[in-house]
Amino acid sequence: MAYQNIIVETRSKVGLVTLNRPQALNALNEALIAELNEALSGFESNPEIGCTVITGSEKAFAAGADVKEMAEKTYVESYLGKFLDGWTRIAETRKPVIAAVSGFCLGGGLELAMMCDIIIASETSRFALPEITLGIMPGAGGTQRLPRFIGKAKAMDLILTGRMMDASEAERCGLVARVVAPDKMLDAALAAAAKIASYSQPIVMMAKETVNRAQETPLSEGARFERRVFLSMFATEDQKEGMQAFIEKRKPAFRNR
Ligand code: DAK
Repeated sequence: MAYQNIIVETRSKVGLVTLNRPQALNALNEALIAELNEALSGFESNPEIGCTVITGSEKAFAAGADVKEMAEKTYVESYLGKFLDGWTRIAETRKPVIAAVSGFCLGGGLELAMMCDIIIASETSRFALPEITLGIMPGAGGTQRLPRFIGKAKAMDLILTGRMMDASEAERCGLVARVVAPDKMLDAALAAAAKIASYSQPIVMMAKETVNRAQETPLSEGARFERRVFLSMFATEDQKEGMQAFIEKRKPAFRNR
């Protein structure tokens, strides 16, 4: 596929997608989302790739869904036409995805980042769900994911006022995993992705699946799920290799088996 709205690269075992609609601060239109889904599916089915990084520009990760594309939609047209249908694909990826955020990360842009597994942010990043200012509310998981990330009080504050939060507030409240100097941000995200990709792929994927369970199940169910997945790891060659390498004081050579 020839991409018009994103740039797709690989860096060794890491897939890198750069959102690339600078004229619209990377506003997420249908074409961009379709291309992003295509790129993620490609990385997902490529056994060489262990982790993906999604980034934007210095000025904007993404300033939201494309308001100009949405403005004239009617309810029935939207409903019948599967309006904004492709948005959940990213949350379904099984390999880890890191959002490397600089500048504006707003509305659907923040919802996209929250569908990723780790958000690494530049000191310049600004986060908001400003949909309320447009006469709508978040519609790609924002009302559900934000309170789970940062608690109800702050999520209500952000969703009902539409205000922006800076990087240090976002780190304090647990929305982002790390805040990094602007010129180091992408390198930090790529280094984290390379580290993840150096481990056993099935084990990494099981760990991701298990952590995600914590968002959706009571503690007792989650712990039971964890126990089952943990025990299943002893059926992998990579568990044997990882532990044997530790005992022999050498680097493990994981074979994704
Ligand atoms: N959509 C379309 N164009 C956008 C845009 C957006 N979200 N954000 C910026 N742009 C365009 C601007 O219109 C402008 O284009 P021209 O006028 O030059 O043609 C260009 O990008 C540069 O923007 P500004 O001139 O405004 O730049 P400033 O630095 O002055 O301001 C800003 C930056 C980020 C503060 C401002 O652009 C802004 O407020 N942007 C809108 C932010 C926003 O409201 N975002 C939320 C959009 S609603 C769903 C999935 C997703 C969604 C809902 C449902 N389902 C799956 C059901 C998501 C909804 C949203 O995200």
